[in-house]
Formats: sequence, C-alpha cells, structure tokens
Amino acid sequence: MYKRILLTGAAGLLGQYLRPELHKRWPIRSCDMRPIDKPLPGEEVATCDLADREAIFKAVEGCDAVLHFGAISIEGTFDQILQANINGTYNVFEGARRAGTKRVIFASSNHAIGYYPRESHIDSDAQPRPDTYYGVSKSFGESLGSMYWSKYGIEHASLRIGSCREEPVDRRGLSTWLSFRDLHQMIVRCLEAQRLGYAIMYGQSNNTRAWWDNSKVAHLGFQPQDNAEKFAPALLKDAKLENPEDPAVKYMGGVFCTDNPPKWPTN
Ligand code: NAI
Ligand code: 15L
Repeated sequence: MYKRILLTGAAGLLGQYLRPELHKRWPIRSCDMRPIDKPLPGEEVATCDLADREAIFKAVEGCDAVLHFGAISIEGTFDQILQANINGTYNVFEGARRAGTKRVIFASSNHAIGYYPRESHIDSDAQPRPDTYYGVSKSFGESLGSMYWSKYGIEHASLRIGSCREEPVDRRGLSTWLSFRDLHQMIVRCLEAQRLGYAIMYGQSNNTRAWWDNSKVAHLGFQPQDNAEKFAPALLKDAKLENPEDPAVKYMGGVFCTDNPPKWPTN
C-alpha cells in the first residue's frame, strides 16, 4: 500500500520500538538528529535536524506517508520548542505537501489537553488546554494538520498519546498508559484506513481507569489489547493519600501542570 514511510524521531523511545515493527510491513526511512543504531536491511536513514528545512524537505521526498514522532518530548525553553517542535513540524507538513505525501500521522500528546481536570469526560472534539510550551507545540501540530487536510487534502491523524512505555510507572499511568503494541496497532489502523480524513485520537490502552473517549474515531477500528489495571496492585501497594488540589493530581497533565515539569537539557 505504501512504497516508503518516513519515521521522524526514529532514534527515540517510541521510534526504536516502531522501526522494526513498521519495517515488517512497509519500507521505512528513519530520520533523527541522533544516529540510528544498526539500520535494518533495506531501512533508509536520514540524519538531520527537524529545524533544517531543506534537509527535512529532502527526507520527505519519495515518502507517501509520514509518522512525525521527532520532537523535544518534554518541556523546553520557548526557543527550543520553537525550533524543534514548531518550525520542525511545519517543515514536515510542508515537505509532505511538496512531496505529494498522502498521509501524516502526528505524535501529539495528552499535554495538548493537560489542563482538563481529571473528572472531565473529553473526546476528539475537546479543544486544546495545553499545560506547557511543549503542549502548545502539540496543539500547533494538530492545528497545522487540520489546515493541510482542509486546504491540500493531506489526510491526518493527531495521536494525543498518554504515557507510552513498557509499563505504567505511577498511579496516573493507570489512566494514561499506552502499551507499545497498542501504539503500533493504532498507527497501523491510521495507515490502513480506507479513509482517514482528519482525526484526533487518544493514545491509551484499554485502561479500566481511562479518562479519554475515542468513540468519535471508532470507525478506525482501534481496539487496544492491554489494560494498565494489571499493574494496579503493585503501583498502589504503598501509595499515600494525595492532595486533590495539587495541580499534579487535579489535572490530566500531572506534573506538567506544576511549576516544575520535566525539562529538556539546555546546552
Ligand atoms: P524521545 O525523546 O525518546 O524521542 C524523540 C526523538 O526526537 C529523539 O530521538 C530526538 O533525538 C529527536 N529529536 C528531538 N529534537 C530533534 C530535532 N531538532 N531534530 C531531529 N530530531 C530531534 O520521545 P518518545 O518518547 O520516543 O516520543 C516520541 C514522540 O511521541 C514525541 O513527539 C513525543 O512528544 C510524543 N509523545 C510521547 C509520549 C510517551 O509517553 N513516550 C507521550 C506523548 C507524546
Ligand atoms: C509526554 O508527552 C512525554 O513525551 C512523555 O515523556 C511522558 O511524560 C508523557 O507525556 C506523560 O504524560 O506521561
């Protein structure tokens, strides 16, 4: 179905998991500013900075789908976020338009909607309430995706990913966890859908304590297989009572809603 897929952020946590999985189905070109360890047979590699417009345009050439996962993946200074996540995401979408790419799947984040209180019930129509400059950049990517779909017909899914890792690591993760295999399934559904159009999806496993409602994108057929609840006994064993007014407890974005979010290093 696709002759070549560009994966940005290929050297990152999710990129490293996705490369071999995707490459089983479609030829991939892996792009990151960091080196790619041991390229797979037939895997193409493009080493460049997302902020380098010409290099990104070149990396997208010949790709009929893009998975845009490269980013500063936590809070940064505004200038760091501006270069990597805002300019970088523009470069990827504009490169896709120039290259005639059909679909762009964007790794958005729950931090685009981080300031919703945990008791709210939100779905794909929820307007952004970003909790950081990082969250603002994800909201920008969603918005850019909407514009490139409406104006240029590039189909697009923004995945508002929760916490994607091997296992949930804290109480919040019982709601926000996305297993690696569910992430993979979600991407495959987006790439294989006959018609994707423009979609906002929450990247979460089938968690008993889930906060987010994917019913408006049910037509894409994403059926997560994992549930964070199996980790609840271990995670809650020594759990202390939390202050419900602490922003890290009150809002979906957790610690990103406080004055002390995790920060990207500055050089
Ligand atoms: P990561 O930090 O492990 O990987 C991000 C990759 O982007 C890194 O390999 C980094 O070198 C690359 N990158 C950063 N700035 C760059 C630049 N200027 N030019 C080129 N490459 C650059 O992050 P992870 O966990 O793999 O996340 C992948 C994507 O998913 C990110 O966009 C992140 O924001 C998003 N996401 C991840 C979540 C998670 O729980 N892992 C949750 C929500 C969103
Ligand atoms: C994200 O957007 C980050 O990229 C990831 O490192 C986690 O912190 C995740 O959100 C989360 O909210 O758990």
